[in-house]
Amino acid sequence: MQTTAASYLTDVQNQSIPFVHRDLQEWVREMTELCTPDQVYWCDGSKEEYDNMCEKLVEKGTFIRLNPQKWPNSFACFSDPSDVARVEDRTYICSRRKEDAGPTNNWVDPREMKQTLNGLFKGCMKGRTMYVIPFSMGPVGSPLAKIGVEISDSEYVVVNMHIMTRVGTKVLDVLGTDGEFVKCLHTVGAPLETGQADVKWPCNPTTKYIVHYPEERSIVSYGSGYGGNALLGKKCLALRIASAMGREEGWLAEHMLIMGVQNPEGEKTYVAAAFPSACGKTNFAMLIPPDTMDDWKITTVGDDIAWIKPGPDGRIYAINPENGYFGVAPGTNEKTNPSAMATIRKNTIFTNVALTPDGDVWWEGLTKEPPQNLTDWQGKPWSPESGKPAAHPNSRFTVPASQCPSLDPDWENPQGVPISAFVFGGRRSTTIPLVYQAVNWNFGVYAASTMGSEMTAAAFGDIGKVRRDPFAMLPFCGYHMADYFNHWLQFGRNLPNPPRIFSVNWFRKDAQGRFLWPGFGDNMRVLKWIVQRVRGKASAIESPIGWMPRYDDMDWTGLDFSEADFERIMEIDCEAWKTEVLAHEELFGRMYDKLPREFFYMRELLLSSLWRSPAHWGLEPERA
Ligand code: TSX
Ligand code: MN
Repeated sequence: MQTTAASYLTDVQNQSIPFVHRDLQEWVREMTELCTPDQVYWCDGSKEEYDNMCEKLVEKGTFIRLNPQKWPNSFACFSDPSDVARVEDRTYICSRRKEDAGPTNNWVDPREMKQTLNGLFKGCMKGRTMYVIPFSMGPVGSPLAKIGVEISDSEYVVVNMHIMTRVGTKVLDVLGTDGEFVKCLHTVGAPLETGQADVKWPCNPTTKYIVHYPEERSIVSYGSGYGGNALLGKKCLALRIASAMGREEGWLAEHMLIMGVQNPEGEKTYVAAAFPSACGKTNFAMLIPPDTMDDWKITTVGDDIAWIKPGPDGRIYAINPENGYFGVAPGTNEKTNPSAMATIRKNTIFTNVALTPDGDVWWEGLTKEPPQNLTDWQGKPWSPESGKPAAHPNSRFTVPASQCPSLDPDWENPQGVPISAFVFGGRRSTTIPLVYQAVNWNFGVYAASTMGSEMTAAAFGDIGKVRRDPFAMLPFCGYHMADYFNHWLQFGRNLPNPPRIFSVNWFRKDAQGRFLWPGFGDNMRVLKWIVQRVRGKASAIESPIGWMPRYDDMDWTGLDFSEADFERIMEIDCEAWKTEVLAHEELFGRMYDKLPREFFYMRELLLSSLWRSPAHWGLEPERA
């Protein structure tokens, strides 16, 4: 391992650590003794460090340098076929009491889990280097940021953490001698015996554990080198651990994008939005308005996670704790997301995409026709006749957020940006209209708690069945989901003027199975109504489920979308809605004992109002 002037390579016997933080030093020493790596390396976060590590990954055969003319300073790599996604059935919330983890999380007694993991971690880094990666989630030194330190034996993790978080000496400076940090311990679980050659993607093909101790605020991950399993700042710290912190400390850690919506007068309204997977969240975060609405502008603060705290002025402020995008590649192209395509033009790591012989990348949906002579994500020659995708459906790009052309000027504001609206969406072919506004905070929390998506992949069970994913947080909440609903209700009670809450659905279909809504850039029309509602500049009609725009309340310039089309996409089918509301029982039944009492009343109220026909829906008093 090469030592540069700016790096702090030390050997296990003779650690020369560049600062004094007793807990951190002691923890690194203990982990060195437990994991027995050949070397310990403290990451400084420099560009040289990133470049050296990428070069090392090229030498090992893990990284393939892409054609520098087409993709400057970019790399591709293929993971082990057993290591391609988050492992939800191996993900644990090890709170002291089982009822604090709740029925939707896996739980094991922390004492038992520690014994198991201790056994697995003994000697787990033999033959490897242990990297100590100090990182900040959020702008370094921001009052909303949190510090983590990840110990990992994976160079892939080091370079991805460089992009996805703020890494290095500047973080240790903020940590000082007694600052708080989240311990994140990670190994690929593949020790090397003396003389044993390494593989391109080390991992443990049979044993994987992603473990969270919410009371201790620590994370342990074994056996996987991929994505959220291994880059512990993202889902593990910024959502599971942070959600538990937020509950204790009175803030929110959410699976939300943050965007700025700027009107022609130059006023900006910030919106945070949650969608389950496969709804095009990153596309929405980087939305480009249609040509006829080019006096409106969307800016991107974040595409995946929002940390939200009440400010001194009674408003709430959000930061994006991340520093990059770890986006799904398939489906990304110049039409669906031109900003993402511009973002990934350089300094990008591609994982599990397909390659061309001349060092280009490809994935399903990038172009209509695949190029000739592709190598698929398993490194094998590929042809369209194989019937298999060339890129893995969960293939990714890792890229610095700073390269995004729609980046908001305040994206690194340490105070955050003020949030005026929450948007919750799902993929629903029936029942849920294009957009509606909850009548108040509590009804918005109810709508978000009952949101769901129809399953599109057979791998996830019955196609077409609604899978409930409250707040898009089901896999990411570090405590009992019903306690989480209560936390949201309490958060609203404490705000003098809480943000407005909206529900959207871009995916409603007609009887022939065709999408009723063009989606993508035209979602700007929905956003315009939303931010004008927030500013008191748009009217609405009161339906049984909430406030809805009428045809003339939305901007249709440049789009051929008739009033009849609008009626179809906005229709409230009261029979379908009764079935929908009754189906909420299926979700609530699992967490009945801790469910907010308000939810039962709201459900009853919704049911009883579904007998009112559209002729009796009301206009707002001040506009009637
Ligand atoms: O990302 C999507 N968004 C949000 C964009 C800002 N997708 C892709 C989802 C898969 C990850 C969408 N797909 C959206 C959408 O708004 N809407 C749809 C459905 C749709 C798909 C194709 C068309 C229209 C709608 N094509 C034509 O009408 C030609
Ligand atoms: Mn996500």
